[in-house]
Amino acid sequence: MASWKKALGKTRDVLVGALQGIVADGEAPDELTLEELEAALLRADLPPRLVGELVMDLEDHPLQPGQSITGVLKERLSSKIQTQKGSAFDFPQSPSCVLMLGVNGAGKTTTCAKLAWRAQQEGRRVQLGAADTFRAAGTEQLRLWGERLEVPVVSGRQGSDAAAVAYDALDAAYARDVELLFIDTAGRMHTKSHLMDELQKMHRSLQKRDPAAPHAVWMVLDASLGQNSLNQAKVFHETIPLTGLILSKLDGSSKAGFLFNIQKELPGVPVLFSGLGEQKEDLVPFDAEAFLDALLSGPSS
Ligand SMILES: Nc1nc2c(ncn2[C@@H]2O[C@H](COP(=O)(O)OP(=O)(O)OP(=O)(O)O)[C@@H](O)[C@H]2O)c(=O)[nH]1
Ligand SMILES: [Mg+2]
Repeated sequence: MASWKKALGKTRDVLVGALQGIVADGEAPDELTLEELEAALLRADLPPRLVGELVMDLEDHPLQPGQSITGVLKERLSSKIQTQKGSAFDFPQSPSCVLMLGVNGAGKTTTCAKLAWRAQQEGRRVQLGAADTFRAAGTEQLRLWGERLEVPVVSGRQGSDAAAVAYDALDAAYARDVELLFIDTAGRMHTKSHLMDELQKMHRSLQKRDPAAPHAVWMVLDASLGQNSLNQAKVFHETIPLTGLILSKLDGSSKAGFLFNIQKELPGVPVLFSGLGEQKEDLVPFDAEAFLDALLSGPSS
């Protein structure tokens, strides 16, 4: 199984060299060192305002013997990330359906499969809905995952109405006494308003089967896009309120620092899971402490 430390190697490599110049000698770090640190933090896509604060703080309060730069950064950064307590799969009603959204190629289909596997491991009855009717390959990809995981998949024909497939999937979940339904949707750019309207249509269609549905709306963000993925999420959130975020491809990202901006940009929307690789077991509940440790510890092991 993928580890946080290995997955965050790229972002850590950006940071670690710059941190080494800052030592605990009670002297203020020189300007050049601070400039290097600032550049590294920005390259790792930490929010510029936060970087400014961190650098100014180090200038004013040099490290004291016994203090380490990584320790100080961990302390400052830990309050910037919100984590959810308990299982993200604990919904009050059954079946509960989770609508999965994201831009093209973000990792939605793979994440649906990984979530189904994880929920199954927790002993829950799961089902998948293939509401990406845009491409035949999209449905086929989820169907194959379903076979591999032995999870039923409800799908429609290519070009059919995604909202109708979503409805059928929820209806089948009732009939099969399923506890959790993950509905995969087609990738869409946040700038295409007719595609964003389709999301609202899907939402209304699910509500016809159950007024409380969808019980969760999770957006998959490609972590390798850094802050850009957050800008996309804000537009999705305006169209259909998000209840959780999943960061995919954290293992390929050198810009994981954008995470420290999530709480500010999308207040109240927690990061639930992270994708640390391509296999079914490579999706883990988001763990802020493990994230910070991996980001600011020694080189990759
Ligand atoms: N390294 C890595 N690769 C991932 C992760 N999640 C998804 N991928 C890969 O990203 C690629 C795209 O994943 P999909 O699940 O097809 O993405 P999608 O959002 O469904 O794509 P569309 O339906 O075309 O919009 C695939 O090659 C996945 O294996 C991850 O956490 N880490
Ligand atoms: Mg897909």
